[in-house]
Amino acid sequence: MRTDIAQIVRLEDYRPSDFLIDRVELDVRLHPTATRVTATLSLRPNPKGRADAPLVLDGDEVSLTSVALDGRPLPDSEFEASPQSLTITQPPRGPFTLTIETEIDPTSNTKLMGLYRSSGNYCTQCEAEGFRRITYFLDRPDVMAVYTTRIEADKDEAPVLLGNGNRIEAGEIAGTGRHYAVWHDPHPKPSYLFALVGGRLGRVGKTFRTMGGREVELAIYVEAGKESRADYALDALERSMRWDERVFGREYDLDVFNIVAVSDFNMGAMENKGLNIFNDKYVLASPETATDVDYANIEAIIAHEYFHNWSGNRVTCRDWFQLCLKEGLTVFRDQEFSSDERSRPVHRIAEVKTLRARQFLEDASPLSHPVRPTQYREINNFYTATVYEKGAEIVRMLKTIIGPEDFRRGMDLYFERCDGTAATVEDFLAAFAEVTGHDLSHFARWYAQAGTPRVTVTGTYDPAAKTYRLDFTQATPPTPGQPDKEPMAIPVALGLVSRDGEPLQAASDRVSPQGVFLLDKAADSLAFTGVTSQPVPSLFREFSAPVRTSLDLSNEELLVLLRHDSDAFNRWQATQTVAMRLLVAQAKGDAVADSDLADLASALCAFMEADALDDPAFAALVLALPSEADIAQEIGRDIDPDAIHHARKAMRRRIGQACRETLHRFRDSLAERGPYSPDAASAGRRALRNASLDLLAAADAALGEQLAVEQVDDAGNMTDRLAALGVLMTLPGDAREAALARFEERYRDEPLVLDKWFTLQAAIPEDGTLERVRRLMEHQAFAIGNPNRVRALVGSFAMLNQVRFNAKDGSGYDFLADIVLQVDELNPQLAARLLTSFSSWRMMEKTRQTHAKNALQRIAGKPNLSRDVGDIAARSLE
Ligand code: 0A1
Ligand code: ZN
Repeated sequence: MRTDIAQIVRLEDYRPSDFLIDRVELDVRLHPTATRVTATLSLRPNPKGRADAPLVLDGDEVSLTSVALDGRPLPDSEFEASPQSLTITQPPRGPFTLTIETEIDPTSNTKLMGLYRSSGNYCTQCEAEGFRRITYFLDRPDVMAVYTTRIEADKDEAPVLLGNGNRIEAGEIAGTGRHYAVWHDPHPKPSYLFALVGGRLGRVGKTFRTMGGREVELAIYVEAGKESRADYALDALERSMRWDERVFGREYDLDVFNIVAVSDFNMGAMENKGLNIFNDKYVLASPETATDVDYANIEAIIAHEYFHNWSGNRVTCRDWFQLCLKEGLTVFRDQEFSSDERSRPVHRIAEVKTLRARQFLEDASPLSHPVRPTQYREINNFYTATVYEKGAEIVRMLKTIIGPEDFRRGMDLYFERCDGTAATVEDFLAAFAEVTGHDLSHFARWYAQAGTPRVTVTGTYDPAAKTYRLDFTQATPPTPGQPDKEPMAIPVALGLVSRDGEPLQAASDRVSPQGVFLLDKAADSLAFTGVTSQPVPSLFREFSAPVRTSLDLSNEELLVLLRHDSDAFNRWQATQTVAMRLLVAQAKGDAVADSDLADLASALCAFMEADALDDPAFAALVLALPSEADIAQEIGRDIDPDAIHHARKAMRRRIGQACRETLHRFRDSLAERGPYSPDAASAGRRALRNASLDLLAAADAALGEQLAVEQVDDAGNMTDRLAALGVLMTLPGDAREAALARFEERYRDEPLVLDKWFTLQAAIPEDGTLERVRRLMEHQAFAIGNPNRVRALVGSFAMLNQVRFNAKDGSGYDFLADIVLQVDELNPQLAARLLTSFSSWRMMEKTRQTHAKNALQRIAGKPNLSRDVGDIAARSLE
């Protein structure tokens, strides 16, 4: 699949492997700097491959000790070895075994791919191409084998030894201080799902009885002493397993399910078969150290990795172009789980905020790509918001279009038919086409065409005829490699609302009983009859498609929706739209009528008086204005981040002043009573109370400072403490610095909490922040090799601090470029992710653009860049 010269892998070049591997026996002798791996592979030629082909195994920084074929040591003349590959020039034409001995050094593995060490423990990360850093292999997802793994280690160093599948044997090696365990996974799997762990770890566990009556031992392993902080994750795991049985009919399939939390991890977590490995940030939680958002993330990621057992492991991907097949589907499944466990509308709003902040941003940048890309230079750079989040939106649209019953039937057919195989997006769609009889070829364009469609809608009411017409057009902007776009199949969930807030019953034969109109042409019209008064249309309810919209509704009409729409998502959206219009106008220096600002503020106050306490979590979302990054994206060109910052600040002050009394009342009535509970309702009350503090502080700095300092010191949980500290970040002065120092002292031994402290400071929108960030990089808790630390400090500066990262003198860009180059020497994946914060540089005003371009060119021009960073730099400049 690899064209070596260009180093570009293309979907169209896919061909099956020339060899298959049925069984893998691994013997891994753990040692800090010289781990020895013996792999015995049962190979055979693939009937679908080329006859007479040599056997070419992938490697990456492995060193070969010996190789034997059917037990016979191979002489040098019969193979070629380099750190990147092992080639058997004339392999047998029938089944054979290959025994390969390699040596690797986990301690110097700073890339955190393959076998590495984290806080002295051994762990692995093999997705996407990390297994080849352990031994030579056909490291591609369509080569699926049954694995047996023997792990041996020093007993003191690694009393706990874990592998995939079930443990079948364990024992001591007399007189050596060493011991071993043998793990067997009966389910054939690709190498990227391989894992092992060895270390000193504490454990919490419980027994789970599956719907089929089998007993499964669930366990979570964490740093010793932190066991109680894994209780919430364990509970989330049990709830996820139950939910997947109830909602998708999916049962777990091994005797044990283990999760291990490690502190050095490139991503959130990994779904290795029967042995999930997690970034400890997404496992460990206590009221004193984790916020409500942390609890929600833990629940979602535990569920996500567990759900992969079916969507990803039992049915895996044929090749990495099909990544969305497992990721989009699994994100959809974890979103549905969280919606069922929490509040569906509140969760949907949170999902859409993330989608817009990350995926729409990516889609408008030089890094835009289809949900199923057709080429890549480095696959690690395609674990993107587009593949994950937009991938999930496609599954959701499919369900919206075909309805819940057919969706479930299609999922059942997909799992049944593709179980045990490495599948494609076509296999997925075929299951739904079959159960519904629909032709899904137009819908399939969502996988192939990049860019965010824009849908423009105008409404025309004829009072005499009592008809109402909606005229739709759609267009998708050009993206790299795709100058011309076709119309998409866009489900529009809609309803009509009368001006006095009643739902209007209006007839249209093109709207399904569930209220969905399918827009699949460049332009189309929808006519309603029997419309007794001028309606306000409520479009894209529940955000039924990942598109941008332009509606010809006045602010006044939108505010009718805030008060009266039956769809909670659109009540929130209407307010956001009004606020966004005003913020954009102000940031661009256009005239904004004071009455418009006053109307928005009074609509918000009225809403809060009347409705906020019915659903505080929802109300907190309504009160949160679009972020500076959202506003920048909406403006789209010639961006001046300082103007945006000031516009937003002024609007917050205005709302805080207008609603002062209500906000004060919320502070009192929502005050915490009783012990902390992470449930959604309690979290919602805290969210509204803290949003109130934020607006009060925006209106009155002195009062805000007093209230925030009190709350930082007296809070009974991290959510309230951190929210108050966050408010102080907007209020320069000694009180803030003193509060930061007390917080640091209190949590000096809690790296995950200090990450929050790093993040808050990195986001301070003031002149001195870059110096502060540089200083914090010298802090004893900071470590350039730890992805959580680097993201908390440097990543937050680049992603959250619009004003300072995009400083007009280019200092923010230069700083980030320096760090990217420094990190690239240790951990290319981490460096490449940091670099994506440059993605919207072309939207900036001219001076900033020039600085950003220089910084990017400096990176791109550096010799010996990793493929990860080289790829992002090159595409960002294209
Ligand atoms: N499959 C994981 C994501 C993941 C991808 C690559 C990794 O390597 C560093 C780690 C994790 C998921 O979707 O959760
Ligand atoms: Zn995933």
